[in-house]
Amino acid sequence: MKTLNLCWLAVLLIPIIAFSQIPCKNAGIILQLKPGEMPAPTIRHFQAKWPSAHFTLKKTLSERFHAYLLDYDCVNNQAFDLDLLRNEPSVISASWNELVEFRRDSVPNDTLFSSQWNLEKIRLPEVWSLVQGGHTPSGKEIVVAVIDNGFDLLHPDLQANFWRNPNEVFDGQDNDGNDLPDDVFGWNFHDNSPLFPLTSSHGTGVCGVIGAQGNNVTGITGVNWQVKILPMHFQETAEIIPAFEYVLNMRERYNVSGGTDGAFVVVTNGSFGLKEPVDCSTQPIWGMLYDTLGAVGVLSVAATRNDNYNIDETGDMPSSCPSEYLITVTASDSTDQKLAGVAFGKKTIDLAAPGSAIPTTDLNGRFRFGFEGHPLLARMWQEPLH
Ligand SMILES: [Ca+2]
Ligand SMILES: [Ca+2]
Ligand SMILES: [Ca+2]
Repeated sequence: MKTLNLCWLAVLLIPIIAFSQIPCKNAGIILQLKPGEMPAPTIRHFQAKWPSAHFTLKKTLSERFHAYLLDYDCVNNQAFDLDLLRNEPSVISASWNELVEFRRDSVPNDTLFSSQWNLEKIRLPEVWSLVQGGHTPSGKEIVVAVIDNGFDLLHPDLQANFWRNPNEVFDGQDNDGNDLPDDVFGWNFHDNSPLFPLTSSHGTGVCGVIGAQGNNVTGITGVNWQVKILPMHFQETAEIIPAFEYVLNMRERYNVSGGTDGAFVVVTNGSFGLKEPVDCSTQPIWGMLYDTLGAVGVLSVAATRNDNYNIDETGDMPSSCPSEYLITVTASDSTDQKLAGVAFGKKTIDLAAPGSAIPTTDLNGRFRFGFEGHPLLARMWQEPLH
């Protein structure tokens, strides 16, 4: 378990999992080059060395981290060995870019607070008697970055709690100079767009647990009655890199501007993982980013897998990652027992949180009763985490 001194911190724990392994691996290859190495000559070198693979640069994921997404002819190169790229002197790491699959169990249902057993279970009413979220004692607006898929920005019980970029407006221009025009609410990293498609209800459900507006005579309440949620829409592992860099940049801007720019992001929530039980080293940039974020003051919370595995032995991405800034979560029921179908691990898993029949928000302004099988918890800590 990690020991971190963090006050007035909204921490969200919303595991889930499920990435799809792509037999063709046709979502490309995530490549991290050594500083000073340029992608164009490197790829030309690859093209000359492995002409049948037809390597091309699909997009730059992060110049800061020298991370690039490569396309290639996967149909005719199903057995391409990534170690060939890893052994190149210009390369730090190479990993597959995999499509993400979010688990969901959507049963639309109007709910009342009395149905939110999970919040009573973690004794949130006692916390709310002291604080309901929103701001730190010194007045900083707390922001939670949610990397997920399918955000209903107009949901009546969420709308007031979505973050707004203080220096960006919808005018087609990049007003705040971060190379992303109109990132007013956050960013859609899958389509490289400021618009958020409702391709899933998953992100909307996650946001409801974290921060559905409380005490507004509507629907449910989140763990935080008030909080600012920064949505980041994604689908593939490669998109995690620019998404986390976005959080990093926003927090750095906040830190250096004294709060007039960027966002006071204190935590990221990631309710996803890889389908296969693999070690953190298989996605090295993703794994490294937890420490990078932690260094500027951002914790991350991640779900462990929905299988009754001992992660200490099997591994899991990302819940086996060793970062001190990553809190890993499994799921418990209303009697505080671990759910049968979720993972555990004395070394790797930090805690369990309610993860069965969780009421939350749904698409089109609705509510549902039934996020199943994954820990769902958002909690405010006012004392050191142990
Ligand atoms: Ca911008
Ligand atoms: Ca703009
Ligand atoms: Ca509400």
